[in-house]
Amino acid sequence: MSREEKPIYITQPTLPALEEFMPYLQQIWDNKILTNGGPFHRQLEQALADYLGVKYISLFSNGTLALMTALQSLRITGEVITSPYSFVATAHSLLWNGIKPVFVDIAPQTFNLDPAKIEAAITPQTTAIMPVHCYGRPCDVAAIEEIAANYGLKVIYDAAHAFGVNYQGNSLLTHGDLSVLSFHATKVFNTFEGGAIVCSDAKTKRHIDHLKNFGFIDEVTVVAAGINGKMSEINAAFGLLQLKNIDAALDQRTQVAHRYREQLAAIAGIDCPPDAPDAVANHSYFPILVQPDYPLSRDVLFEALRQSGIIARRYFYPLISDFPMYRNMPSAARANLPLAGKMADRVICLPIYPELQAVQQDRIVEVIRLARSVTTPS
Ligand code: T4K
Repeated sequence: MSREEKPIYITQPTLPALEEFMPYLQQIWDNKILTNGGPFHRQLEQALADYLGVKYISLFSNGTLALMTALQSLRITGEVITSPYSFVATAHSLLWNGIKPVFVDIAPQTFNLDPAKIEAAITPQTTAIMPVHCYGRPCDVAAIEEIAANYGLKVIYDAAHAFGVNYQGNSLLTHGDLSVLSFHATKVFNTFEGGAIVCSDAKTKRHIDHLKNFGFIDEVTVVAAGINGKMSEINAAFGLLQLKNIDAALDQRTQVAHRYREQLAAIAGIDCPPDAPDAVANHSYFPILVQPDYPLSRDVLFEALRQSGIIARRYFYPLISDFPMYRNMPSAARANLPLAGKMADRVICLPIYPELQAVQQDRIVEVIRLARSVTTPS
C-alpha cells in the first residue's frame, strides 16, 4: 500500500450529510422525548413496514436483543436447529435463553441450512428452527416451512443480512413465524445500532412490544419478565433519514457487485457464487471462494490483501460451532458439518458498500490477480 492510499474496509456505513440530521435532532431537543416509543420510533416502524412490504415491525436497540426477544416471545425452549455458518449472535441468542443450539450443515448453493439434513436433527426436545439468510441469500423457505409444519416447530429467521431482499415477488421477511433484522453500522440499512422483529399479526407485535419494555403493559402492570430492548429516538430519527437514501444505496451496491463479477470472472480459482434465483438481492456482502486451483491458500490471499491495505473479512470463519462454548456439542463436530467447514475455509468477503469507488475495486481485483505470484510465507 502506498502512503497516500487509505485502507479499504469490508464496509463503510452510508451517512447522510450532517446538516440533514440537524432538524431531526432539533425536534428531539424541542420535545424532550428521548426514548420509550416516541414519535420518531412510531414513524420509523410504519415507514419500514411500508418500505419492506411487511405487516408489523418492532424496533430494537440491536439485532441480538431482537433475536433473544423473538425466542422469548414464542416461548421457545429445549433445542433449536440452526446454522453454524453465521455470526456468533445467532447461537448466542439461544444460549442466553437457556436453549441448546443444534447445528445442521449448510447447502452448497445457498450458504444456508440444508433442509435435507434438518429432519435427522429433530428430537423430542426440538421446538424451533432458526435459519439464517446468510449474506441476504434466501433460505429454502418452502422446504423449511414444510418441515416445521410437519413437526409442529416454530421458525424464526435470522434475517440480519436480509434487509430489502425480495423473493419470488414478496419480501423475504414475510416467511416464518418471525424474522429478525439488524441495523448495525455495518449493515445495508443502519441506525448506528439497531434491529427489529418482523411479524404478521397485531397480537404478536403487542406481545413483543411489551417484552422489549420490561413486560409493562401500563404504568402498574407487568405481564412478563421483559427486557429493555427499545430503540432510542435518535436512532429512530436517523433511520427515517437513512430510509430516504436506501434505494440509491442498494443500486450502488448492485453496481459494485456486478463490477466484481465481471472482473473476477477472468481469474481462475476464484469463484463468485451466483445470486440466488428468484430473488432481488441486496448485495450486503460479496463472498468469493478461493478454490484449490487458485495458486494461494485462502489465508495467504487474505494476508496479501491486508498487506495491500484491503481489510476483507473471512465471514464466517471460524464456524460458530468451533467456538469454545459450542465445540463440545455433538452437533458441532466438523464431520457433521462438512460443507459449512469447507466454506469457512475458503471464503473471503470482499469490501462492498455504496461509496466504494471503481478505482478501489480495481485495486482489490489487481491484488487478487497478482497475488498469484506472491510467495507463500513460511
Ligand atoms: N445475526 C447475524 C447473522 C449477524 O450477522 C449479526 C451481526 C447479528 C445477528 C447481530 O446483530 P447486531 O446485534 O450486531 O445488530 C460485525 C457487526 O458488528 C455485526 O453487527 C455483524 N453481524 C457482523 C457480521 O459483523 P465485526 O466484529 O466483524 O465488526 P467490525 O467492528 O470489525 O466492523 C467491520 C468493519 O466495518 C470495520 O473493519 C470497519 C467498518 N466499520 C465498522 C463499524 C462498527 C465502520 O466503518 N464503522 C463502524 O462504525 O462484526
